[in-house]
Amino acid sequence: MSHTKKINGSRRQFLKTTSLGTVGMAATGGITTNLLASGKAMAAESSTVMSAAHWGPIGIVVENGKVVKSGPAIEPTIANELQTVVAEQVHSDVRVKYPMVRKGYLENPGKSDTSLRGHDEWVRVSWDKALELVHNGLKQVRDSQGPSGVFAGSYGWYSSGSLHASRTLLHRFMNLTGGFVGTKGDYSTGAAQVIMPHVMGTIEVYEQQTSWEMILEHSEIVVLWSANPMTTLRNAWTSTDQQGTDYFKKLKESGKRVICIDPVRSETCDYLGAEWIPVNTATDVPLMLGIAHSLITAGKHDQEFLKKYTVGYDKFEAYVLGKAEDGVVKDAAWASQICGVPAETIKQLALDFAAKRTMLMGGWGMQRQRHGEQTHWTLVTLASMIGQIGLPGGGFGLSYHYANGGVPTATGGIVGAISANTSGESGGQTWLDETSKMSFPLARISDALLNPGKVIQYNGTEVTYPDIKLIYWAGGNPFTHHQDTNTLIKAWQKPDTVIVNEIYWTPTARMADIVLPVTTSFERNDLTMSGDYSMLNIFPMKKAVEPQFEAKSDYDIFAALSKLAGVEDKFTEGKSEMDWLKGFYQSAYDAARKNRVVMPRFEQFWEANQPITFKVGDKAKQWVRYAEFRADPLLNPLGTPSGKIEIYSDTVAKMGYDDCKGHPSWMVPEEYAGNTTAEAPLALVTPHPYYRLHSQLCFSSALREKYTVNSREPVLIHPDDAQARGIANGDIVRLFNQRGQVLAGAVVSDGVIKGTVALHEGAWYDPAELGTAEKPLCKFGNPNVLTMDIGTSKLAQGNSPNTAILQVEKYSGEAPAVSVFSEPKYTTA
Ligand SMILES: Nc1nc2c(c(=O)[nH]1)N[C@H]1C(S)=C(S)[C@@H](COP(=O)(O)OP(=O)(O)OC[C@H]3O[C@@H](n4cnc5c(=O)[nH]c(N)nc54)[C@H](O)[C@@H]3O)O[C@H]1N2
Ligand SMILES: Nc1nc2c(c(=O)[nH]1)N[C@H]1C(S)=C(S)[C@@H](COP(=O)(O)OP(=O)(O)OC[C@H]3O[C@@H](n4cnc5c(=O)[nH]c(N)nc54)[C@H](O)[C@@H]3O)O[C@H]1N2
Ligand SMILES: [Mo]
Repeated sequence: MSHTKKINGSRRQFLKTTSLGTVGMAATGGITTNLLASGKAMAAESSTVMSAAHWGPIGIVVENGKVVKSGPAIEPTIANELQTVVAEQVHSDVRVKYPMVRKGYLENPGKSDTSLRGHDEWVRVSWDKALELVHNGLKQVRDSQGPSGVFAGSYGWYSSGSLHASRTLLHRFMNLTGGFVGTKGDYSTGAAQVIMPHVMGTIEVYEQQTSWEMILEHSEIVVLWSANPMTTLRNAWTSTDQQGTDYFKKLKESGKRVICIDPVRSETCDYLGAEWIPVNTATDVPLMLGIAHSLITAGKHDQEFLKKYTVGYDKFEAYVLGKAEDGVVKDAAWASQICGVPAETIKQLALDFAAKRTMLMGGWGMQRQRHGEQTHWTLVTLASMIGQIGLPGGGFGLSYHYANGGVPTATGGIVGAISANTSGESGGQTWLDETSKMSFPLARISDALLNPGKVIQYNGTEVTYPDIKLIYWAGGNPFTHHQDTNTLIKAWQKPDTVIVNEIYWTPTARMADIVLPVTTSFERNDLTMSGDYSMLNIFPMKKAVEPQFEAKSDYDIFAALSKLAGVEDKFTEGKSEMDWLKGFYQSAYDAARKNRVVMPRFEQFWEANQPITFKVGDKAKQWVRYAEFRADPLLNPLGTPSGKIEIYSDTVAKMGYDDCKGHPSWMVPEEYAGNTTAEAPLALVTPHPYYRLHSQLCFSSALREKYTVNSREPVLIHPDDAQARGIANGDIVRLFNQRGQVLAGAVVSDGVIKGTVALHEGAWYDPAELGTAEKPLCKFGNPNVLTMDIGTSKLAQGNSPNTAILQVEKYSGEAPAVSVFSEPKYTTA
């Protein structure tokens, strides 16, 4: 129940400890692969099957058609409890078991009272009926309005796998049947991925980083700036290769100086025994400006680097020194007042960074807020002033905390993946798939639903919102992930039809008209790479059990809908599940061959029930990001207009935005620790959770037992703030502001900066009295009931959840029971 999760040592590899026994590693050409294990039944009705999830490779023990146990299929250095709950994932009572339709919708399809969403009755229908309703709903909108009425952006995660990628399958179906409205950007790096191309010529956030081997050899100081890798590296977009946490363990063992700059003393900070510099949420820009000022006044900024590799530093320097329009000197004392870090510490950080080989590892929480574009832009500027970009172990890196950035890239092949377009297979990149020509910045969804036809600014262009009549979501959970839930509820009532494919009765499934039950990844065959940058393994994802109840895979659902639309052949290309997988595997096989790496044939791989692990060459281990640029900036220019690092961007300046100017700057956010009110005296920060992937696995009671307080999502509150409110550890508290209210369980801790509370994202929305209360109380603790639905700026229009203030009080009275983790009642048609 405590926020300080004990990060345990390793655990034994599950496949080895269960039925498969220890098997030898057979070397095959350039790879080592474990070919000897058969995966056949150990006893008559018991077998161990290999699969994988975002949280890594998993061995699953199946007895009599039921999952009884699961654990790591490859021994991780640090135990990952997310791997142990497959039985609950498959057999949970909160699964959507049958196709379900909201009563009012069934009575009046497409013309129902949409304000009943979320609190109407549910009616179980046949698959035929449900598919017919979906088909007709879509047809109606397309006939009357065309593709602009169909929103299938469907942002969000789903399960690992190259074939059963729900969102890509949805887009494939939509592309075949008349098009749809999609989305631009994502919630992860909404601001950074739009500003970075202007500054560095590339998005940075989803790119390989300087090799960890170089960090271990050359870095003297590692700064985790708004990064909590021991939590966030438990997951990856494909599947984690589990090497990132291993490297952080090596970093710990190296005894190097590690600094965590964060409002929260994170799991990583505790694990590494790092120096914690508590900072107010959303004040990193002043902190960085204070460091920049200290560098300049100490004469420690690398003028040669700035001259040779950057443009526009002079304008930034004038701004820092108070010689620009605002006339404010951004010295350490000024910065300290805002960010809460002592001026002496700020000055010392400047001296230390300049004197030692320093790697600034930037996480993303600090750009998920108003003016989030500025944080990484200022970070890059600071790294430029330090002058170590392109040197081994120095500079900055924006993906060490995510999907195992910095784990050197292996030599082998990459498996293919299903594509949103029927013209072919994609190169395994389901995340960045081009989806739709008609799209808007995704975090503006409520605004778009509420204001069709409205024109907004986006990265130097104008975007006109479509008139959305139908929403189809397959993968993703907007009623946990999107900001300002109460506004979303209103916006969500605008369309005539909402369809959701889901495994579980998530808050979003509950807000739909039609819910189609989906299999877990353990009820279908698939395969995946591991390590989004390392490409280290290929994991087989073998079906462990048959589909539960009436669940179908998204693939089968969209194939059936394609059939109703007369395009089934195009959707399936006449291939079976295994045909697709063979094809994806063959892509890797062919690519590996070009790399002189021999892989087993597909049948052999599949039968082996084991991962394939590629080898890593010395060149990859020694790779340094921007080394070539540093060696010769004329021969190897960046992709920016100047070919250099743009501390001042003419392109951005010419957009003329008041909230994102030509060089990085501090703009006071509407809500933060320095801007609190009597009604809302505390700031809120919403980090990612240790025991979940967002809202995924929130239903697992085995995991919830480890972190909930009084059955609620835990909220971290500083002892002084708790005491002032008569709040004790373990109390149920109410968090509230003008946007809404939630219950949570108090964890009184000095591991959060005074004046700020931390409530993790992904907690399921569990409203009491939805439909009657104006601002229903969330009984479990979803922070987005309290967050602000506002774009980062006109440039990126990203999400800003870490910009919020609120009040907390001890909850008096009987707290209503949490009810979102059980199946809703239904009748049968
Ligand atoms: N306050 C606050 N809010 C945030 C953030 C924050 O830091 N603070 N972070 C943001 C970020 S970075 C992100 S990425 C988002 C995450 O938001 P989401 O990506 O929406 O979160 P998930 O909980 O991963 O949702 C995935 C859903 O897909 C379902 N699913 C899994 N497998 C399948 C499948 O095979 N088929 C179908 N149809 N469904 C499947 C799961 O059951 C789950 O409900 O949240 C954002 N929201
Ligand atoms: N276990 C687990 N792993 C995950 C996820 C998950 O939900 N659970 N989600 C995955 C996804 S989709 C993503 S995008 C990444 C998210 O990766 P990040 O965006 O980096 O994760 P966050 O937890 O939002 O933020 C990292 C740290 O920044 C701190 N922080 C927040 N605001 C500020 C600020 O203003 N200043 C400073 N200095 N620090 C701040 C938070 O307290 C937290 O400790 O993680 C991925 N990995
Ligand atoms: Mo994310």
